[in-house]
Amino acid sequence: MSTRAFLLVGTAAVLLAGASTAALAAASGAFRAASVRSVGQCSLPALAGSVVDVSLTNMMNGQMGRGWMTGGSMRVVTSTDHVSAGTVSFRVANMGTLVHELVVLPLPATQIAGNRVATIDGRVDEMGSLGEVSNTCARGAGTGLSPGTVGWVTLQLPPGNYELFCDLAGHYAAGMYVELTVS
Ligand SMILES: [Cu+2]
Repeated sequence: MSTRAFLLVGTAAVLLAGASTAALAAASGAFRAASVRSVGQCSLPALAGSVVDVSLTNMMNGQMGRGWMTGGSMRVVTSTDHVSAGTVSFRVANMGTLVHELVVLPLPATQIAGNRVATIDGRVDEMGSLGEVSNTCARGAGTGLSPGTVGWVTLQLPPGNYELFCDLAGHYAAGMYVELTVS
């Protein structure tokens, strides 16, 4: 993400105060129904290969600030922890109240998810990234996935372990990572 995208995070946090809880709930419901292809304001295309549904979450309102500082307040939750090698599509819903994203990185056999070290700017090294979802209502990389929206990407994944994480400042350390096994 660009520096400019980081600035948008604060803006989104302010905007969410006026966001409709009902709209987010509706988005959640639509996301769980496989036959429905619209989530909130987004219309999803048919996605190729094995589809992994991903939810990005963070704690709400009063708890959010303190949770961010103490860690463990943000999550990446996937519909499965294992998928067949080949064409894999990630359908990523931001169910939280902050802007998020999802980066896909190989995870060496000697490592476990969550052990990457953030640098001074609160982000981890994305070197070797195979792709990301950070484009509101659209495919691939952008300036961040807005709350209550969905983005997607289709990748070719060889067998191996992968780590899916959000690389906005502080989000990895706050718990936004998960492991996916491809075989
Ligand atoms: Cu995030």
